[in-house]
Amino acid sequence: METIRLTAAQAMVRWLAAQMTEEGERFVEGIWAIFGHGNVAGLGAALHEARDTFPTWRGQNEQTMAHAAIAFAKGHARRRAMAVTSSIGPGATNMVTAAALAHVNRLPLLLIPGDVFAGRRPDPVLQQIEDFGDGTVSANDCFRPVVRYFDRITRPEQLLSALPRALAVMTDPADCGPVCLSFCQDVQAEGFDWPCDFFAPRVWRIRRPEPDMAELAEVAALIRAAQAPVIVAGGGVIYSGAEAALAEFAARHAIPVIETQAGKSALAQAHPMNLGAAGVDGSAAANAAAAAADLVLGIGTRFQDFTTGSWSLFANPARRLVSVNVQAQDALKHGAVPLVADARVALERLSAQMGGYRGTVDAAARAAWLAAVDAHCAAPDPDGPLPSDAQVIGAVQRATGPEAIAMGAAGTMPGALKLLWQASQGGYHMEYGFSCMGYEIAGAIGLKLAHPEREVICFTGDGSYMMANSELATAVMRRVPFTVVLTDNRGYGCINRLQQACGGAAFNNLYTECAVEAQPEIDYVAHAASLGAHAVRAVTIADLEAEVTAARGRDIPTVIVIETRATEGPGFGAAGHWWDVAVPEVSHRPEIAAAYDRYLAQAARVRRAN
Ligand SMILES: Cc1ncc(C[n+]2csc(CCOP(=O)(O)OP(=O)(O)O)c2C)c(N)n1
Ligand SMILES: [Mg+2]
Repeated sequence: METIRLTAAQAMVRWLAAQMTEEGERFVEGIWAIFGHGNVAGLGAALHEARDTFPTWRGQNEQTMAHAAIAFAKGHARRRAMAVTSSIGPGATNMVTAAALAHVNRLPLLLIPGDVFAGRRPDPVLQQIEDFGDGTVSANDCFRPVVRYFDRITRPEQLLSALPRALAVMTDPADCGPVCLSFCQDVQAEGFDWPCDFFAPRVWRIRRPEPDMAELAEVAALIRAAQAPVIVAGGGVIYSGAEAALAEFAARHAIPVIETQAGKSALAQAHPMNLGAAGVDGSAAANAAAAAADLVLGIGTRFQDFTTGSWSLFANPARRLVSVNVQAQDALKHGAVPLVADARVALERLSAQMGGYRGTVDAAARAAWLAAVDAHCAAPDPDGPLPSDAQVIGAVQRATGPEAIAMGAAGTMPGALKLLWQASQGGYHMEYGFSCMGYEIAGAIGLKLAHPEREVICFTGDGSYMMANSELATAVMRRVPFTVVLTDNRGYGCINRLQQACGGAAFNNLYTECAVEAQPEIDYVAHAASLGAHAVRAVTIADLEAEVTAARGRDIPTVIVIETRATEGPGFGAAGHWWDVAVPEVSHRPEIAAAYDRYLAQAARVRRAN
């Protein structure tokens, strides 16, 4: 057998560079890296040698580099991914949150933290945590619960099986998620005689599992028997590339579609079957259809509590639940009748068994809903109070076209955008599985790298901006342009409102209710400009529209700061849908006691699905 002598790190890089998509691109596009003693000498040297075939980029923080990598994978509908490497210790544990984010959202991510010496000679090496009860534990064991595959590379030849297993997980439609190859520092640098054919290029095809015939027949019969079915479209529709199949299925069979955060923009808002967002932050049209539905057909959805209104939605006593999902654990949740299959294949096979079946769509409710959105998001009187977040969304919508992608993760904006953003197909990217503050700006980089042809609009609150903004400097250096709309309401607006809705006192969310000696006067424009971004303040909604338009064509990010009202959420259309946020049973505050009574009454009305 022909062999080649390489270090384990060299072998890893060479192998990764040879793993291809069906379209002939590298599945792992490249690697984000911050070096330290745990990866600089071993993996760092290998990456330097391979810099022309497997690119390395430096970011500012391991967590946010991983956010960029995750957004790249989400932007590519899981058909491509990126890797991230860190040193040992704090660099590695900085990535744990990002691993959890990718895990919840079922997105591929390859994490390669350095690890302590397998040979243990220098123990305790700098940044080694030392477990007195277990010699096999290192800080990197933190990754175990938040990745789909964890491996510690303690001998070079382990890579012969660990690397293919890593790619198998990242390209598996059902088990897709983050992988951690914890790479012991000494092993990275160790030589081994590798079989040359290990490095032969390999194409990773993403499978489309066919449905079981019995499951298919059962589900088709349930739909044919339904009077008022509704489809809940989740992220799985997008990951399957089932957008056109869904549009065709919904139109042919007249079944309304309601959207989850991950599924929004699978169907353009303009599609006549699209009733908008479902659930806690859902549209009146979608929630009315959901409440009346006698059959709920989930497609590629986890039925997260925002989607189901913590099961206060879908209240028709005759309601049946069907779940089409490539992952059996998801398909079986909540007592659903499962159809385990790829979403696109399932829709095609189902349609073939449904003949001329047609459900019912309330076109008038849809039209009324869209008219209400336009009115709600219209430009306000410039001399009136500070704009609302809804008016900000309206301004961005008017200033952009179908090529724009609205993106974000946490705060007021995800709910507001889910409700109000009228997405083109593919025009929406929300990290709402983990809803991680600090995803936004780094995520915008990854999304723009995945879609250089589209305009990326990153919505962030002042709170999320403060949590993680430093990758703006990376975007400036790499000339990755996008537009950040920073809504400054002087604190954590959405949590402040939630706190009071639960009977709590306004406390520790807006700066005005925090224990501070002086109210902050944070100059976000100066801050973003100092990182190299083009930064401006918009005072009015008209200013905002003009600045969004002016940003187009710049080769660096633009940050537009606009002050908004903290007291107002998206504020309409949610039709009173509930969210189960546990309220204290014991309190001296009458407001909490009243909220607790409301909580019990609402909880008693919820019809659990299981
Ligand atoms: C990492 C992280 N920490 C805490 C939270 C809980 N949380 C959700 S939104 C939010 C406040 C967001 O404030 P901001 O970005 O200013 O948005 P606003 O609601 O004020 O518009 C907090 C603390 C979270 N989602 N993520
Ligand atoms: Mg805020």
